[in-house]
Amino acid sequence: MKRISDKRLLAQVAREGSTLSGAARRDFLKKGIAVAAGTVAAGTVAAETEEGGTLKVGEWSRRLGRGVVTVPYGSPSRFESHVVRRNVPWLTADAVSSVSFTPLHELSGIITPNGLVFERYHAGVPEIPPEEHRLLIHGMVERPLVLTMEDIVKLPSESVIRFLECPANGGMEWRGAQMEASQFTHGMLSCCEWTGVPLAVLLEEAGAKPGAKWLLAEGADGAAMTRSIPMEKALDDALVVYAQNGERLRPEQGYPLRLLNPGWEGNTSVKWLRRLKAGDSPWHHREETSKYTDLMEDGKARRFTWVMEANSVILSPCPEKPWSGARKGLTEISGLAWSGRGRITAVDVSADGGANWRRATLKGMVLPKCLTRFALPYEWRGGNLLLQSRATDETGYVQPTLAQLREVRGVESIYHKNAIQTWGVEDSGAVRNVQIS
Ligand SMILES: Nc1nc2c(c(=O)[nH]1)N[C@H]1C(S)=C(S)[C@@H](COP(=O)(O)O)O[C@H]1N2
Ligand SMILES: [Mo]
Repeated sequence: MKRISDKRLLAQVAREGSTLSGAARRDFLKKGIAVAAGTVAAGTVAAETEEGGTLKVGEWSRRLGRGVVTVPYGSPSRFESHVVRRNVPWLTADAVSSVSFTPLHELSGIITPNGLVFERYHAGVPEIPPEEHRLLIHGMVERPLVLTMEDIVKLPSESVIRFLECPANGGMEWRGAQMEASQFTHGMLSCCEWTGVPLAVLLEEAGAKPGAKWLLAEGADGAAMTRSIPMEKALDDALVVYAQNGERLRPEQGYPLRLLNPGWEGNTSVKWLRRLKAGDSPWHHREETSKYTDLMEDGKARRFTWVMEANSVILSPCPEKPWSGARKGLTEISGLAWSGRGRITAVDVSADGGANWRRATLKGMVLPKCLTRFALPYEWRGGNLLLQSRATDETGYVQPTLAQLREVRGVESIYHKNAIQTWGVEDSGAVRNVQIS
């Protein structure tokens, strides 16, 4: 194989982005292939390959495997049992009013598998027979409606891939780096393909009156969670959804019906949706005055801060996915970026705490209000790094540094911490959650 110099390779990578030539890809693999050819695990049979290498033939290749429908609804390989939602026990008093986190660092692409979508409940998961579920649309409407699931499913549907993020994501990090895991610093975040009916269609059926400026959305859980939604959002891109990544909603995500407000605070996407009431002003329910407001330094609070601003995080490497020594040489940095205002247009990566930046490649689909995968080939020579990613969205908004965010918002808030994350990569490849000013 023709060797090409690292300098040429990096230049080529910069030119071609993720579409590496065969020679460049082989350089990524050089070390791996050399090791694999020399190692054959005990108890396995070595088979000669045409190229003269050896291939491990396990005992699984010498008997029959299990047949169809042994598992009527499939689940991941048992070797992937570490890929699970996790919670932070000290964060909440009990499990029914709590949150679990998506293991973002274990995922590829942009879709969150249904079983790994983070959960946020105020009163646990209700078990609702779909045939008994009803959606009431009333208040300032010409024709109040009581809809069954059948009624809703027969309407023309739409499918969109959108992220959903709790505004408390990263909320433990305002005063200092605290959680040694990307799952806990960024995992109140998911991205699914959602299918349902535009709320605008339902409001047209009901005939919203001209003075109707707000909607009260209410869930059928024990908390009867309610949120006030402005009519502009309802008529813009809000959906009443019943399916998630191809199947009906998971109970955790609001089965059989939930509201989805793309790009907005997760709490506005009311699950187990049973009621929509049109009115001329927002409802002053308990949560709106005490929770989901951003406390500022001067004691005032921001409220109705609905949009989730541009954010990003590097997930390879991260504290749970350190780099091993074998990674030295050319490797790939990758992560996720998202913005509640629209498409991600650029992600820059720094290895020196923000002094120098290089533009990453956006991979696969780049959709509005959707997780976007970015990656950058990187020559890792060891030493200490301060790895950062910085997202820009189509409105021109650039993800702020922590110092910039603290300057405007102080440190009293729990919500909307979308500052640039810094991972300290040590010479050993270990990754620490660090904050730099
Ligand atoms: N009815 C109801 N809807 C709800 C909640 C709830 O407790 N009850 N939690 C909200 C919050 S705070 C968030 S962040 C999202 C989380 O959605 P998920 O559990 O599908 O990830 O649901 C929202 N919708
Ligand atoms: Mo939330």
